[in-house]
Amino acid sequence: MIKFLAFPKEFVWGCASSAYQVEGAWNEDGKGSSIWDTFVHKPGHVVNGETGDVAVDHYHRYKEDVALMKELGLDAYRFSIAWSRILPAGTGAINQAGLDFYDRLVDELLKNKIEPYACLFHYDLPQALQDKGGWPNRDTAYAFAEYARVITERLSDRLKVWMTHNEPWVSAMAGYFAGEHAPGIKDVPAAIKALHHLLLSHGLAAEAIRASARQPVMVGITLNLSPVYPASQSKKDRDAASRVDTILNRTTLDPLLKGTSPFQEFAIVKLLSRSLIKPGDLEKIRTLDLLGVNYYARTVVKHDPKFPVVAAAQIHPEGNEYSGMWEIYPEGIYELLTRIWKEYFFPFPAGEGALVKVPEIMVTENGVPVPDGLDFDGRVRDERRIRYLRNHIAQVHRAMDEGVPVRGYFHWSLMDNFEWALGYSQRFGLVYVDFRTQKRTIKDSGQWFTRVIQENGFEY
Ligand code: IFM
Repeated sequence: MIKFLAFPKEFVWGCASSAYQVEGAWNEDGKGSSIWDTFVHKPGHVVNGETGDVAVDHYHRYKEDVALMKELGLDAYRFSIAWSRILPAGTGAINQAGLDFYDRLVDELLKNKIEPYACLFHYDLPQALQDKGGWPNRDTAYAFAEYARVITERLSDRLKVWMTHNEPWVSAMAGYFAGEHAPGIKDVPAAIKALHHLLLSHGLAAEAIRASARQPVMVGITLNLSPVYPASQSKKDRDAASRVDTILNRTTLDPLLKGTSPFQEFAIVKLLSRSLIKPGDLEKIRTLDLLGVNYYARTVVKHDPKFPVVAAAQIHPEGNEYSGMWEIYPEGIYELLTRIWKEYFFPFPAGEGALVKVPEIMVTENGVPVPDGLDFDGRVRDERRIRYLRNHIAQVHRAMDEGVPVRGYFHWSLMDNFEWALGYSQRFGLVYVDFRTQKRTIKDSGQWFTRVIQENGFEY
């Protein structure tokens, strides 16, 4: 039976992006180098040797891009700030021209009645700080708080929503464990230290933002989360799924929402975490007004002793739909949101260990890469993305129907852009970008999203 899925009046519809993926202008107006600038300029790191040097030139075309957001009817735009534009050496001297850019962007958004959601860190650590050890070095967390203060002093008269980090787990694991992201390091203890310091830096920055903000603000964080399923109902597979869930989801959710660290559950990490997690760290980390959930796919695993610590391997179930990067599994977003609500939020308000304040929940990224192209008439008929969005947003609605108070949904991404180690091979945008000419074209999915925003829902 078809019915209209209506969303609450105040529901926020937006799109997200990140500095390195869209801005370009990698060495303009006093910007310092980031670890991504270094990484992409070394051969072998990115498909076809592509870089974000120019990306989609948003640094120069931000007005045109805000006009597109307006045409799409967005309520909000989540962007990230490049730390090395503001503090080229990571700490110390401030680059006014860098601050000016975000100042102009925020003004342009507000002029067009689009609420800016700023994220302070989306993978692009200043190279100068990596040279001093990067995220595995505890000092980086304090440097981050200083950067947060500088940017808050400049923008908080207009900017109300502040996300400290985008996907700290990915920053730590892809950057310091798998080495697939900058800085390209493969070192387990370094990755674990990096993750703890990223989380600590969230707490320190939250304190700095609240202390220097010129109006009441919301401070949040955005996490990459994925519900983990066992390949079979055997005890071994179920245990494997539980271990992977701990590593993938609980290493960020538990410290942020419960003030505990699941690191202790792994013998090998236990020792390290004792010296790593200093008294008071967990209390500092557990502070949140807004939890951003990024969902793309579920994770299915089976027991596999070949892999140390986790003793599990990912499998890709037959018979489901896949994109160029992941399995497509819409129910996963429902299961994730309801799980977070029941396990982390719901038991707390009354019980012991209650959160001081229950944070709000938003979907801060969801989307699918599609090999889109312009048709003969200049249109991009991306039905596959529309299907993906319909099915996923319907599952968000289902979670809300069951009581999970989701406040908004941000599509990843506004425009096609630089997909990290995959270069420009994966198109995630509602807006098609011709990477040669930089011409933008709203895709059919963008038109569909606009109708959803206008009607605040859709028939399903
Ligand atoms: O492009 C990325 C983004 O930078 C972080 N979240 C996942 C997206 C798609 O891979």
